Amino acid sequence: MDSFIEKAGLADIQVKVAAGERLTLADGKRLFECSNILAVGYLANIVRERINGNKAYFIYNQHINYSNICTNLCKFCAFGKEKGHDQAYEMSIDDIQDKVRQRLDEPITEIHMVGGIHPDLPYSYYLDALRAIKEVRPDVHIQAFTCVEIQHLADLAAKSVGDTLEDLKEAGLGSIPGGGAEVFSPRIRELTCERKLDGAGWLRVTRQAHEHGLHTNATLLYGHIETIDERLEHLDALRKTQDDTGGFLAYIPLAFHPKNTEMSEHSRTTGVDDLKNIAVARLMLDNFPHVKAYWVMIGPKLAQVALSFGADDMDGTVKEEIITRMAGGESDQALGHKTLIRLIKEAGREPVERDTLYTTLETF
Ligand code: V47
Repeated sequence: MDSFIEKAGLADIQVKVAAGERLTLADGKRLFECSNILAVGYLANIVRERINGNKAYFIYNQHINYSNICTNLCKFCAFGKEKGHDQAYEMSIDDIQDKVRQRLDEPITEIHMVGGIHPDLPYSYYLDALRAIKEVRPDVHIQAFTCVEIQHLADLAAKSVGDTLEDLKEAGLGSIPGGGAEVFSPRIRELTCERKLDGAGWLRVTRQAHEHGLHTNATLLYGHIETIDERLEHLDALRKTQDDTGGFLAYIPLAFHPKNTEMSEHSRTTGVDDLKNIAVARLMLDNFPHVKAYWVMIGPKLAQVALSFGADDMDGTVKEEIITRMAGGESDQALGHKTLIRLIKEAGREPVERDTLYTTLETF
């Protein structure tokens, strides 16, 4: 037993972690409430190294946000705009193709594409967007449309979610990103995003995606009005789903950025809370292969430190991220390949360039 863990009051949790025993929600609460971030991180690092050794993953990816026009207008979001708003935009299929074409000289392996819940783009637009990307870049993996968008597409087409997923797969969809999960708690949804698909709906679409052979990610939007119990209930719902399906690849805690939102009275998250969200998730989500430190939201420097607090993935090169920037995010718009490798190496980890499904492409 490490004495500093004992002093932090986490000795019994260390015993469970060492034995690979599942932590309870009460354990999770004590971890969140523990003021010794090094102790929490140390325990998370045990799990991180057990699952991923010394590897730290990154991907060469491109983000495309096809439209910010949205009917949900969630209070925490600065990206979504009503149709007709002077900042509202919508890319044509040609615009999307141009975005892909502009970066054909870069070794991009993944395109991450999400947008708002648009009131009138037809179902065919979404299928055409996928086909158009594949036409320009046939080998790229498209990770697109949150579970919220997928449910919207199914409603639009008057098809089941399963049939919609099959259409999307046929058009080129490779996997589904983790957005739209926010906080599953009905209380939080009612107060922040009442029009959005509810938590049960998000989990239902996720299960269907897994049944249809699509891997997905999961997120939690933290650092606003959610309680620690609500964070833990969210993690528990993800853990239960993963027990049943095994379809999740990565969990990504998303730090709330308040600027330009209807919740702008909140302060930005602190570094300690950012690290705790990563560390506690790594400890609770014992069945998730990967935990991402998304540098766009917590900054590259803290994401680097997070590699010793439970995270094993720094996401990727990104470029042109809009959702965080609109809400006051100050991180660079892109991190070069070389910078990512340097950040990882200086953290004492082995940089691994991966594809979306975590196949190793190159180590450095
Ligand atoms: O769904 C919206 C969140 C998400 C704000 O799957 C905000 O690998 C912070 O899900 N402050 C989109 N967050 C981003 C996302 C994501 C990003 C990177 C990788 C992956 C992945 C997924 O951003 C939205 C919403 O939950 N969001 N507004 C805000 N003001």
